[in-house]
Amino acid sequence: MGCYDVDTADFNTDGYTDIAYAQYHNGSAHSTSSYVYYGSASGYSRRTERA
Ligand SMILES: [Ca+2]
Repeated sequence: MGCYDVDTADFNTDGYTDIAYAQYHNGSAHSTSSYVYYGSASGYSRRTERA
């Protein structure tokens, strides 16, 4: 348990790379909150995404 998955992509297509942390998933749905850091000219800001 406790898979820790990190993915990077420009999720919101604003031209800055974003980083997604998926704390755990069982192959079909996330069972805990994931975090997405949205990149910008001034750095990254964290948002919590609930599955
Ligand atoms: Ca982005």
